[in-house]
Amino acid sequence: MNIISYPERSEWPALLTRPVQDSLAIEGKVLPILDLVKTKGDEGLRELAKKFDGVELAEFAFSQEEFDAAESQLDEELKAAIRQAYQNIYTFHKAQLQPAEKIETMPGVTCWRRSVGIEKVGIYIPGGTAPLFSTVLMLGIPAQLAGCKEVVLCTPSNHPAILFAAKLVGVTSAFRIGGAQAIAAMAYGTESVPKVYKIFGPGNQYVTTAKMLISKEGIAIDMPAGPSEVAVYVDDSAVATFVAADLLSQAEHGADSQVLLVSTSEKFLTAVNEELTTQLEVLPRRELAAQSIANSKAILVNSAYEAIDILNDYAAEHLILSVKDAESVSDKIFNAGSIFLGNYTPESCGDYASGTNHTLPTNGYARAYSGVSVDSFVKKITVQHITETGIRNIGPTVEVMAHAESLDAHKRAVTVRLNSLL
Ligand code: HSO
Ligand code: ZN
Repeated sequence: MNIISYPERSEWPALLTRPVQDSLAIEGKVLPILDLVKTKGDEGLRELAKKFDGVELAEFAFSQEEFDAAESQLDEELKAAIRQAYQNIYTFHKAQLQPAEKIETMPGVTCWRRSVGIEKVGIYIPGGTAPLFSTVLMLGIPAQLAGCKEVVLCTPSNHPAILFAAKLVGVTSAFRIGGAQAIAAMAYGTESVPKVYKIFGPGNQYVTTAKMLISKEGIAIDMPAGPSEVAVYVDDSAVATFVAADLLSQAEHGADSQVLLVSTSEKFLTAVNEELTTQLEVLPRRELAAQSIANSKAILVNSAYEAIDILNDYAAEHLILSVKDAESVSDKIFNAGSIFLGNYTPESCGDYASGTNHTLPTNGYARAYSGVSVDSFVKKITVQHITETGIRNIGPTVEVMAHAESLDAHKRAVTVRLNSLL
């Protein structure tokens, strides 16, 4: 890993920039796919399956038999682990449900906010080399808690754990469709695939571009996604073996994964570099991880203040604080997706099973976005009720304001009521 020693503040922006992706070229490829599915529905999906995957697909939906077979194919150890993760994620997310509180703003004027699950949501789980069944839990559990009536899943993967997790979270239908066409199918609806109102889930650049494009057509999406990333801040209380392992757990996601290591200790950065070399050798995905590590940076800073400033500027998706008093350091962080404190809190635990959500803002979006939670699956509908006493109390205020905005019909809606009470 490249160690950058004591960069000037003026050099930080360049150091912290994420690589830009050529989205226009990809848009050109994705638009015709969206169009084909929009205009031809299932037939369009069949044409695309033949063109891209060379398969003749008669049926897109996973059948009940396939769900049952998936369950019997998995070994008990993995099923027990998935159930444990389910419990923890469920428990943490359940606490996010807030009962509607009625607030009387003036005597007789009561307002409240109801949380209502988005009726129909879609979850996309990519195929590829890592079957992300953990993401089925991370998206399906909050959907379940929010009370979404229809939860549609699309995935090109045939890993049995995806169907097992889908059943646990109560997915209502699941389809063997991948790529941009899966996003199109859920956005527009086809003869087989129900149309949804919001689409969640990770994916490659085609999937991400498809999500961005359909979001312009009024379908909501979870958040703009970029390559996954971790920043790690260490002092001499950290353990180089642990830190290197954390960096590699991020790096193995893909060659474009982002890893940033920050410290005031040069000795420690060198120790981590040595550990990286040793640990890389034994990793099955070492080629991907090595590429990502080669593009990553270790930054040596002058002080803890500088470290915190740089971390806030970077706004990492995941931030590991392996430092003394990690919790008080974390209070100074205002830009991050999810924070991991101390030597025994690897990001992996949050990725799978501790309880927090792993769908988090990347690419600096943590400056303004939160990770997925139950809130991502609900809308808040405000309700108000004004009594006769209430309209007497609030009416004159509204009359004055409406008149001053030259909206006299607004004023009259109050006046006619006040007059009726004279
Ligand atoms: N670190 C990924 C999530 C994940 N890791 C799934 C393993 N499986 C993005 O937060
Ligand atoms: Zn991960």
